[in-house]
Order: sequence, then C-alpha cells, then structure tokens
Amino acid sequence: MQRTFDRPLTSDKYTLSSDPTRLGWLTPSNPTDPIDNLRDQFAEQGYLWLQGILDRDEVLAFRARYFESMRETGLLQDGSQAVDGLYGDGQVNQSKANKAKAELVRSAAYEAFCLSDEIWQLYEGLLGDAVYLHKRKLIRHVPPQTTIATGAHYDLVYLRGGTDSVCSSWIPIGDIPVEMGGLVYLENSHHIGREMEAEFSRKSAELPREEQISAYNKYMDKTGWLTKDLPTLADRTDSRWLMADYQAGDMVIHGAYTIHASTNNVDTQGRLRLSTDIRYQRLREEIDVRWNNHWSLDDML
Ligand SMILES: O=C(O)CCC(=O)C(=O)O
Repeated sequence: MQRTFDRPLTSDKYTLSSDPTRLGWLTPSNPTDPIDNLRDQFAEQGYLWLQGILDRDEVLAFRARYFESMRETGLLQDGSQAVDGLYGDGQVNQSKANKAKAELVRSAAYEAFCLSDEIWQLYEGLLGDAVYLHKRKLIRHVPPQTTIATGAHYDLVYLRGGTDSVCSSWIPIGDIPVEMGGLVYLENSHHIGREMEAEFSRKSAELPREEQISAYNKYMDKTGWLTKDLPTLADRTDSRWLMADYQAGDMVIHGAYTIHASTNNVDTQGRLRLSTDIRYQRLREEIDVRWNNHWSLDDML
C-alpha cells in the first residue's frame, strides 16, 4: 500500500520505526465472505478487520449523538457540528464530561448500537453458538495533538475471571485514519500473548484467586499494560505493528491474547478520535462477573 506520512508514527512519547520489518498494514476482511473463511482468518491472524460491516450513516449519527451530549462540557469547538467532533480550546469541564459519559454508556441508544444485528449475528456465525454481550462497554474520545495513547496489552488481562475465548470489538465511531491514532496490532501476537499469560499464571499461582485474576496484581504493571514502549516490544518479538485507515462502518474483532495499542491522535484538522470497545463471547461459557455492570470511572477494571 502506497501512503505517505508527514511525520513518523508515535505512541505516547515513543516513535515507531518505519522499517518494513517493524511496521505494516492490517489485512482487511469482507464481512460478506463465507463465515468459515472468516473463522479461519481470525484463527490465523488473531484479528479481523471487517470493513463496512456497519451502516456508515448510523455510525455517524451515533457520533453526532455522543458529541452533542458533550457539548455543554466545552469539549467541542463553539458553533461546530457535533458530527465533526472538532476539539474546542481545551477548557473542558471534566466532571460534566464524566457524568455525560456515564449516562451515555447506560443509554438505550448505545445499547442498541452495540447490539446491531450485523454485530451479534457475525459473532453467532464466528463462534458457532448463541452469544452474550458484556454489560461493561467502553467508549473513548481522544483529543488531537496530545500524547494520550493506549499502551500495549492483550485483553484477557482484564477478563481473567471468564473464558479466554472472549472477543473484543473495536469500533471506530467516525473515520480514523492512521494520523488520528487508531488501534495498531502486533502481528501474530495472539501466540505471544498466550505464552505471556501462561507465564503470568505460573507466577501468580500462589496468590489468592481475587488477585490472580486482577490485571493489577504484583506481577503486572499498574495499568495492566505490557509496556508503552511499542518500538522496543516490536524489536523484542521481531514483529511488525500493523496499522489501518479505519472508516466509519468498520469494526475490528480481536481475540483475548492479541496484543494491541494505540498511536497518538495528531490530526491537523483538530478532530477528536471516537471509538467504542465491547466484548462478546459464547453464552454458555464462563462470564467474568466483574464485567456485569456498566462502565464507571471508578470501577477499577
Ligand atoms: O481504543 C483504545 O485506545 C483502546 C481499545 C482497546 O484496548 C480494545 O479495544 O481492547
């Protein structure tokens, strides 16, 4: 893929190498492909980037709803259209923003969005069984020109109290070209994550159960992340970080061991990155009960 960047890709304070042995592109999938093919591709890659699985207009309508609900907090540029998600002057009333977000994650509109037919039916096909959507769902906005980034991790760390077949859906709510800091995936890392987790569980076997399943036990970083230093992790594992120009309507599914992170939003047009991440699993498998409540700022998960 031919694509040029004005500046190197960064995550937090780290600069990713542009060497083709360290940086590459996600492989796209067509959601209308036969489900057996998608299942094989998911098992092989540890992720599926399902382009255009959702209705773009519905995704954009939800983007408008989210930012409209944030308007009073000062998040948006005065007089701008909510759907554009243009960041204001940075004078955000954080307690109002937290309240608006806590309300939004409880809203029927958000629930319906996460339960779109296209999503749950895809999961039923992929997992070959009735599926369950975890109640705890996250929605995140990231202002432009900041170093706010998600460190490298795999999701099972936060969901150790249930099945390791749990899957995450990361859904861009609006276009998220590489410059806006979408998710990057460490190539073939579902094998690496599995080995890391085996090592963590060997070490933590002596801990009480509650601590064993905690993402923040004494063997883990205080964030549950493996590292913020993406370039060194790629060197250490001799792997590439895979990026993508995501569009509204796309959804990425990743497995519980697949290592991912985000890059910085350096959008020159001043747009906020908005995305949600939600988890599905087979209904009959063990559910991590700690995820049985709506997200809240202090849920410590
Ligand atoms: O959106 C992000 O920055 C993080 C999302 C994530 O870690 C996930 O979807 O599992």
